[in-house]
This record gives sequence, C-alpha cells and structure tokens, in this order.
Amino acid sequence: MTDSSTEGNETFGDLGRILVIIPTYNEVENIPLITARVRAAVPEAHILVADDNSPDGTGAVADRIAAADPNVQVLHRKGKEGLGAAYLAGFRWGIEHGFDVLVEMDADGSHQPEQLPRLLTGLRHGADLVLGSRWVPGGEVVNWPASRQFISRGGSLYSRTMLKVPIRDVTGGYRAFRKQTLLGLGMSEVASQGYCFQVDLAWRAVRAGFTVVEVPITFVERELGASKMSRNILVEALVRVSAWGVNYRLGRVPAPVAEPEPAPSPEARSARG
Ligand SMILES: Nc1nc2c(ncn2[C@@H]2O[C@H](COP(=O)(O)OP(=O)(O)O)[C@@H](O)[C@H]2O)c(=O)[nH]1
Ligand SMILES: [Mg+2]
Repeated sequence: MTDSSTEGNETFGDLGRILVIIPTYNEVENIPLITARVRAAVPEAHILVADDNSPDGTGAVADRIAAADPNVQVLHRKGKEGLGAAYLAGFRWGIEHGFDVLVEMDADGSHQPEQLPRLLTGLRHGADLVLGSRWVPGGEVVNWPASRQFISRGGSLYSRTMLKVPIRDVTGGYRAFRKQTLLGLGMSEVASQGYCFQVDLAWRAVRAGFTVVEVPITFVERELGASKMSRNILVEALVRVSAWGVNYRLGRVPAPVAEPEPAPSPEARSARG
C-alpha cells in the first residue's frame, strides 16, 4: 500500500538546497529502494546516508549508490551511537556543505518519499519546521501493530501534556527543517537519542518561537529488515520527558540558545565522520 504517485511535478528551488538525511543501521535491503524513491520523488534533493558502520554492509552498498549518483553521499560513522547522534552529525554536515533545508527520513519506507512535497510545501508556506504527522486528520498508519500504535499515541499524548507542546505527533521522524531552525533551537545542546530526540527538537523549536506545522502522512510499517526500537529507547523517553516536564513547571528549563553557523567545509564526494 505504498503511495507510488508523486504529488505533482513541483520543484522546490525557491527553498534553496535540500538535503534528505537517512540514518541507517542494518538496512541493506532498504537503502537501494529508499534512495531511488527519493531521487524520483524530488529530483533536485540531495541525500546523505548516515550509517553507523552497519554489520550487514549497508555502508558499502550506499557507497556504490553514491559512486553512481552525484546527489547521494555517505557519512560513515564509527559504530552504533543511536539515531539522535547520527542526525546531529548529518545536520552539521549538511549545514557545512551549504544546504538550506534538512529533512529527516527513515530508511525503511515508513516515511514515503512521494509525500516529501507535502512537507516542503509547508516550508514554502512559511513554516520553520514541518512535521509529518500520523495523528492529525488525514494522517494514518498502515500495517502497524496495535501495540506500536498505542505506544506512539500514548507517547505523544504524554509529551504534549507534560511539556505543554501543541503537537499531535511529537515523536514522529519525518520532518523538514530550515537550517535557521536547527541553529536557532540550539541543536548542539541536544543529548537525547531515540524517540525523545524527536520530542526534544520539536519542543525546542516551539520554545524558540519557531512556526511548527503538522501535515498528514501515511506511515507504512517496514516490510524488510528489523526495527531497532527497544525497551531502552522507551525508558529513555519516559525518564527524560518526565524530568523535562517537572523542571519546566519549576521554571528550570532554560530557553534554547541559538548557535552560530558552522564554517563551510569544502565539497567532498564521500565524507568520513
Ligand atoms: N545511524 C543510525 N541509524 C539508526 C540507529 N537506530 C535506528 N536507526 C535508523 O533509524 C530509522 C528508524 O529506525 P527503526 O528501527 O525503523 O525504528 P521504528 O520505525 O521506530 O521501528 C531507520 O532508518 C534505522 O535504520 C542508529 O543507532 N544509528
Ligand atoms: Mg521503522
């Protein structure tokens, strides 16, 4: 039930240079499929695969794709350090390499590249951060077990209540940021890793005064490979969100500190991080 039709033939050159960051850990079957779909859906976008030295050889497959396509590059990381660290390294790489829009997208097909134009259109209409949302009208999930739906909806409800953040899907990971949003929300201060990495970024964007908009997406459960979701990721989210909520009510959560733009680095075909 994947959405094979790209929505319109729009181009997004007015937004500047677009980088889709795809974090990978053991996604060898998925990486050729997802990169091809992104290239077809938004041809002007570039792709950065941020691989944590996957034991299944995802990094080498990504290198072969990159060798054949100048719009694809690979950031090889030392080992499994979690989704948050991979994204932060990818954001920094993208800003240093002159990208203006940075997109988060899973490798497993859950975030359909054919819906990327929706997110980019949200930026065009003035948003600073666009969230692909399963839990707004028009949003949906396909083939997701009830247990995962419960965790996701519950996690968003808990975060929304604890942090007083007006977002329906605050743990989702299909997002488009303007560069200025990432710098303004103080991304270098972010230490969280799993789902709470996403909560952290969205909450910071709201607190920093940015315009955060949700657009509906159809989230499709992966067909290939295995989820890296774990008990530890859930516990981290629960502990951190609870602590943030308490400290926030006590006035102990400082405003995000905007950071300066990192110095540009020379264009490199294959980056090592
Ligand atoms: N680089 C990197 N990517 C990761 C890590 N953990 C998960 N990912 C990637 O993050 C995306 C989402 O992970 P997934 O296992 O599908 O989580 P789920 O959708 O919540 O079940 C996928 O592209 C994974 O390969 C990690 O530690 N490092
Ligand atoms: Mg997944």
